[in-house]
Amino acid sequence: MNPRELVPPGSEIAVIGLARSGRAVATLLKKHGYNVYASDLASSPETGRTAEQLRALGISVEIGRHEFERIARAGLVVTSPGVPPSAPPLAFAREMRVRIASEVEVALAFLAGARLIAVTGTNGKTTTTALIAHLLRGLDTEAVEAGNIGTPLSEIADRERHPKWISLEMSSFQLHDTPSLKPDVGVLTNLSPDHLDRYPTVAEYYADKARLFANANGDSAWVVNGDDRSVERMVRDVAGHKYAFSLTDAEAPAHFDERSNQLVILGAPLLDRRDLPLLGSHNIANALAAALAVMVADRSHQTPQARKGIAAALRTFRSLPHRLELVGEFGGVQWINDSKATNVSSTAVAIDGMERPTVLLLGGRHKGEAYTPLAEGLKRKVKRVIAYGEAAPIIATDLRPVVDVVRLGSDFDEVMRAARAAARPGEAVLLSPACSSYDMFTNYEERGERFRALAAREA
Ligand code: UMA
Repeated sequence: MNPRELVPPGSEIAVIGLARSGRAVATLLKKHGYNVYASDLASSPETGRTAEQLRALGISVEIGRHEFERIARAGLVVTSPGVPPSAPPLAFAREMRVRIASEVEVALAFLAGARLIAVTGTNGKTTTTALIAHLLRGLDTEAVEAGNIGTPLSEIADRERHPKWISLEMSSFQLHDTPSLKPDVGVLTNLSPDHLDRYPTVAEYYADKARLFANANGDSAWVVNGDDRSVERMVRDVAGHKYAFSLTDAEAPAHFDERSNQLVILGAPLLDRRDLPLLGSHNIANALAAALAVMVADRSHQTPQARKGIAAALRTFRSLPHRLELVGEFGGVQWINDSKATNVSSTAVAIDGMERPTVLLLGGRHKGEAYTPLAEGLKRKVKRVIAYGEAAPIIATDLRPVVDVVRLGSDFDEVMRAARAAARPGEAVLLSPACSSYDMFTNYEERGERFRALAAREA
């Protein structure tokens, strides 16, 4: 989409939602001379502050409601990822045949010159996105990470100078209304059920993920998980070059060779596993995907010199907050914050990576998935589950047959006290909740920060 073609001259753009994405895209559009009407249903102190900032730029802002008549007159509706397609303002816009675009779709129109590596998948996409940007910077190339990882793409588009490379994390929510996305390289980390509180079926969730490939042609490059059947099915008929990464298949362009303990990329060893400072085998997969994506993105990234730069950057990467983050060891007990694990498959990966007997904190807002797929891992690694929050009764029913489950309410201080009482020196406490945080916290970051603070305080 060319920025000049966003809307017919004189018509207004309606921005729905004023959290990070809405604020950034409204600002971007206004600076480029568009008439913007921005609204958010929530009238919180935060939206109030955003409203003030946007009004100061000359944007027409409304909080606490959306004016449907004005939305119907708009030339374009721009939505945020957290607004479901079924939300009344979007349903109304569709009914009135007003075009709907995501915040990312609009930002892309202003970023025509930048090179793009787009990452999606159920788990590992944030770490892979951060790794890709870190590796590109390790090659002395200007690169930023953006999208679902936290910085809206519109914020990057609004910068005076655009970076050469953008590593863009795309959630299924963002892919839904981003028809122009055509990355230089697209990465699909893995697929498993998630977000069943928003999608009626897993198939509909996967269909949004598949939008990564919407503009595939013979020249496209895709980096895909060779160990994941659902991924294989999704990409089978997609046009372009497909490069697989695998933890087991020595034929894959990027694979882990268990015998030599090496990460092998495009025919040659790149790095010893011990030099990758990340917990868990899923992080080997993330590192393989990231290194492969960077190498296939540009031939100049495949020279011996570039390979050295990529290996050196892998050695200096640090795990992201809230993702299997070792908060500390207090009284011989490791406290590990994996608050970002908001679905069952992500928690299964965390349990699998545990090397000590573990007390697992599981709970929050239930998202529709059964907890029974955790059973095997729990039997091997977990001595007690502390089930808390709205999901506690369902967790207890699902898991009591296989593991000791203590059921608590929604007081997180009490949850942490129970964890401390249960863990012995040489063991670990893992917060990997498999649920969203919204019943008790503003978001998963707040939940993880609370865990971090209480773990240190209770020491
Ligand atoms: N709203 C309305 N009307 C409605 C419904 C909602 O006005 O009918 C408003 C809400 O009050 C809210 C806004 O719309 O103010 C929606 O904001 P948002 O939830 O999209 O929040 P942002 O701060 O813009 O964050 C979004 C992503 N959030 C979600 O996908 C839920 C962030 O991903 C992302 O980092 C950010 O854009 C920048 O790109 C977070 C996330 O949880 C981390 N992602 C999910 C995940 O990783 O599982 C997909």
